[in-house]
Amino acid sequence: MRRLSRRRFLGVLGGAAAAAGVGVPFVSGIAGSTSTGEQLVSRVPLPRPYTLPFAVPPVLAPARSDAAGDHYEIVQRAAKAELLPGVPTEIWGYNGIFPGPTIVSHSGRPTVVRHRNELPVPVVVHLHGGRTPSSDDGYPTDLLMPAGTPGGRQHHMSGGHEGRMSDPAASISTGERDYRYPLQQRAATLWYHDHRMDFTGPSVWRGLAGFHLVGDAEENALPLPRDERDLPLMIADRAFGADGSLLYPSLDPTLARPGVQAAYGSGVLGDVILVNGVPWPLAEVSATRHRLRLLNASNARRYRLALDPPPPGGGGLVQIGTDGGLLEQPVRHDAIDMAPAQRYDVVVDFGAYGVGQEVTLVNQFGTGSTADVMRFRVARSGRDDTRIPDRLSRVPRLRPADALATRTMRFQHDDVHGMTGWTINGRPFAPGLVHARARLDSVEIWRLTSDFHHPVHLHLAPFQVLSRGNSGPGPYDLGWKDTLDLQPAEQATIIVRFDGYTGRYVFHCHNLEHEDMAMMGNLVVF
Ligand SMILES: [Cu+2]
Repeated sequence: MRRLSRRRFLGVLGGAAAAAGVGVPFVSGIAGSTSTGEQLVSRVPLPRPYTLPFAVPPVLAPARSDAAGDHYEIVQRAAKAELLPGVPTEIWGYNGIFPGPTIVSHSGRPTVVRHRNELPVPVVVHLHGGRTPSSDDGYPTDLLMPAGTPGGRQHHMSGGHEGRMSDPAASISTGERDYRYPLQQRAATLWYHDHRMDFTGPSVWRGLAGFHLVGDAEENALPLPRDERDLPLMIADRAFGADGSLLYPSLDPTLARPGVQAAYGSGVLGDVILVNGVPWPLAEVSATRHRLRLLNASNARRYRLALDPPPPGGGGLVQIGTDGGLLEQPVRHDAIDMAPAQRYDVVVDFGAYGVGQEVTLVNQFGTGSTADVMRFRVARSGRDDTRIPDRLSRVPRLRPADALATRTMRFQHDDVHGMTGWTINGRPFAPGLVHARARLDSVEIWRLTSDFHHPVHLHLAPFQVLSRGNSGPGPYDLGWKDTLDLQPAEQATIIVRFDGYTGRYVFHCHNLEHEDMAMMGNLVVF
């Protein structure tokens, strides 16, 4: 385990700095204090913003449905995609597309997804926001080896990794495997993405991400916008090389060995904002209410999203939901801050604008090309029988008095054994190293502290935010969360009930470069 940590930390800082044990976190001057990371610069002519048509990822049809649930099949493979007009870009995609196909499930109806791996590297699939048994949660060493891998486990577990990944508890499959999701959970906007230990950043960057929407009877009974007026928006930054390839500063472009170039050890940012895989798209909408399911699928970038111009009276982003589904009541925002992996469901009433008017979704944390996100053109009038009820759902509060344990988790850049890297409580991730053991059904309070921006994500169990610093929850902390936007030098307190399943899970920073560089811990529910 020592060697594991050491090697990974070398990946954070690279060569001389690491050898000298000197580590300076890089916080981008370009992005100011709004994101922790360093921005890549594209080397290919980029399209003018708001010239390419908006698109929604296709909804995947089940291969079959029976009493046991709905069965889906996905092949993970490399493909050429036209992300930039006329320029092919090699991506890694679920069914060869980015974003991957959207899976639509109903609460409580089991969903089984058979993944086949035709990529040259092992993969792991995690359903982010899923209440999933440990065996199917996508533990970072539960690898699905490429189809046709000779010798399966031995080949890849030892090859090129010097035994660093050896995890006796890992469950290794070759070629294909089923992920079983009971989905005993309320309606919410989930997403699925790669989660391989050390390689989540480059794998997601190459395209391994898709939506998984869960609906339920409660939400269906509400008069909210639906169907073609319910739009998932996967927002992700990328950068492109001169040949149209996706730029990513891996130390080893074949992704056999982990790590990014030293300058990017604090996070990789791109200068192109993609929405559902399209750079700065233009959507034509009717002058009616639309539900926008906002997902920040970026590796490290934070956004402050706002409508320009705002509607008369302001408050144009009406938040109805978040990571873990509906809020109790709608909340009007002029802007919404989003850390990586977070979801915010909002309703925008384009009826507040005139036909012919254009409304731009801007990123107030961005500068230059990253200040633009997408544009809506109100193209026609429309009949609108939707509304936003004052009461959306019930969110029973977890009570601090019920907490069985209180833990502190420090997310920070750290020195360990003369090396520097990203750690939780000074300890880098290792499969056998347990940060927390929680009794099934118990309530716990976690105090989270940070040095830089760290979006903290817990698997299995959603949480509620009790406080930030000396104040109550922030304006974006309402409802059931699974990812907290922890700010530099901040302490936040969350409360969580570990129910559903026993087994080993992870919690981690969702800045994917921090995660890959060991800012992850084991959470064992027993
Ligand atoms: Cu982090």
